Parts: sequence; structure tokens; C-alpha cells
Amino acid sequence: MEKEKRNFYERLEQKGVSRRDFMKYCSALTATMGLSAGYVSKVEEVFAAPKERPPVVWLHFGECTGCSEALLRSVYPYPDDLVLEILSIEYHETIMVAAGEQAEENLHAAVKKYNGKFICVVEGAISTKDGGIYGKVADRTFLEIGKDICPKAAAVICLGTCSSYGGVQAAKPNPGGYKGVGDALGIKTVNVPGCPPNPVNFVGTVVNYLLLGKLPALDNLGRPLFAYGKTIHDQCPRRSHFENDEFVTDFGAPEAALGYCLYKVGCRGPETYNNCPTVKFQGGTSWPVQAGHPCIGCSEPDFWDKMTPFYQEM
Ligand code: FSX
Ligand code: SF4
Ligand code: F3S
Repeated sequence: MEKEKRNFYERLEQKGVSRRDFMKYCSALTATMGLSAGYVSKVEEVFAAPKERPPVVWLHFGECTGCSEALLRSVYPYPDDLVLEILSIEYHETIMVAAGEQAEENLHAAVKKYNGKFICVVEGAISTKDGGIYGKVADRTFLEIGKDICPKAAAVICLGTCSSYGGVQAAKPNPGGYKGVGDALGIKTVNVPGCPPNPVNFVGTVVNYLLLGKLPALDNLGRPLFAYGKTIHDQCPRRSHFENDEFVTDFGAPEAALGYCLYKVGCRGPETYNNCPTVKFQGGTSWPVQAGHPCIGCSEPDFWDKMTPFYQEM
């Protein structure tokens, strides 16, 4: 175990990540997952000395691959150092070396070998109209692929709003009859929505599984409660109230200091469940409202139709 850990830290150092930085990341991840500080060393072990590396089959349907990009471009975790350290990715169209028939062979071999045991991560929505002919990979429709592979997985994690609820593909007039994976296949999925989703919420879901041997608690829309239990508005630093003839933020600062509330320019924070204000993006640098843009509700079901036209008060 100790040797394994040493090797892990050596590999991290070669990538320019100090042990201190990594422990900071583990603390932030533990807090995001809603676990007490006592779990930080256990979270460290999941990465540094993994007991198991669950096989993962990663499918892409109708989407822009922004979800994979968000994960691969995140400052922490460096995907090759951390995510790929704890998962055994058997198939992933964007990052795998194999192509064409060889890729197809890998997919089928992995599903056969790990039947009932692999985690299926899905990005993108599924076309359901006219037998699903409006979206295909390797001459099979997304619908056929989903029906074949998803039921054989131990768990299906939908990464992004498209696979969770349909996303942009399902926006009116939706000529391909696109739906989220759970809806299209009639199965239960764990949904990590957002367009793109925050990588930390995906990593937290996987680490929860490895650490506690089960998936995190979900809300009635299949979202992990640790990440989607509160609205954006509930956690927003721009939230303010009227006091002594002026607006002050709920945190006590004059509103002008933190930026004015963006409700009047269409902020959907009050009806959007996500943890952007606390977790932020790009290694905790910023998030839409902090950068001055109203939340557009990107992680909610029926994003786009329900949230447009943007920039208009709800
Ligand atoms: Fe959708 Fe993801 Fe938005 Fe894009 O895979 S959630 S369009 S960021 O890429 O599915
Ligand atoms: Fe709520 Fe949006 Fe205003 Fe923040 S900016 S307080 S999320 S309405
Ligand atoms: Fe999306 Fe709103 Fe967060 S637009 S990224 S849920 S602030």
C-alpha cells in the first residue's frame, strides 16, 4: 500500500502537482460530497491506493462532447492523473486509441467480459423518432446501442443535461424525437446534469461509489443530492435584501460590492438546482453569476425550452 502511494505521488509530482495541492483537492472534494473532514484521508486512498478500478464503458450519443471536454480540461483533477487513475476506461470514443472495427470490438469485448459489473457513463441524448434513425454510431442507432448496453451495466451515469434530460437536442421542434437516456430507454439513471456539468460532481459521484460501495443519495430527478440539493439562488453571493433604505447582500456587504442581483436580466438561479456558487469552475476560479452573466438554468430538465428566451425576467 505504502509503495503504491509513493508511486502515485511520484507520478503526480512529475506532472507538477504537489502532495499539498492534491490534499487540498481531496479536502474540497470531500466537502463537496457532503462528508466530514474525517473522510479526507479515505478519499486520498481512493486515488492513491485504489482497491479496485471499476471498468467503464463511456458512450457518446447526441451532444457536443463539452462534457468530456470539461472533464479533460479541468484544472483539478488532472484527468490522466486522477480520473483515469481510479477508473479503467474500456471504451471512450474521444480519448481511446482504437478506431473503426477495432473500437467496436473493444466495446463488445468489454461489455461481455464485465457484464453486470461495469459503469456505463453516457453523454448525449437519444433519438427516438422513426426507430431512432436520426443518430447512429457504427451503423447502429443510439437507441439500439443504448438498449443493448445500458441494461448490462451495474449503474448508468448520465453526464450532462443532454443524456440526463435531452438538452439542446430535445429543444423545440426536436425533429429527431430526442430524449434523455432514462426516458428513451425506460431505465433508472444517475444524472449529473449541467451544460457542461461540473467535473467535480461527476468525480464526487464516482468516488462516493468507490468509497462507500454505493451510489450517492438522489433526488426525484436522479441527481446526487450532495450537488443538486439546493438552488443556485439559495447559495448566491449576490442575493440581497432591503435594509435601512438600501439593498445589502445576505452576507452583509453592500450589494454594489459583490455585484447586483441579475434577476431582472433573466437569472434562472431561483429555479435551478446546482452547486456552481460554492464549487465554481476552472479549479474554483469563477462561475457564471460571479462573471456577471445570469444563470440560464443549464442543469434543469427542459433546458432550453423552459429557460428561453434568455435575458427576460422569469
Ligand atoms: Fe450536452 Fe455533453 Fe451540453 Fe455538450 O456530452 S450537456 S450539449 S456541454 O457535451 O451533452
Ligand atoms: Fe438569485 Fe440570480 Fe440574483 Fe443570484 S443573481 S441572487 S441566483 S436571481
Ligand atoms: Fe449552469 Fe446556472 Fe451553473 S447556467 S453552470 S447552472 S450558474
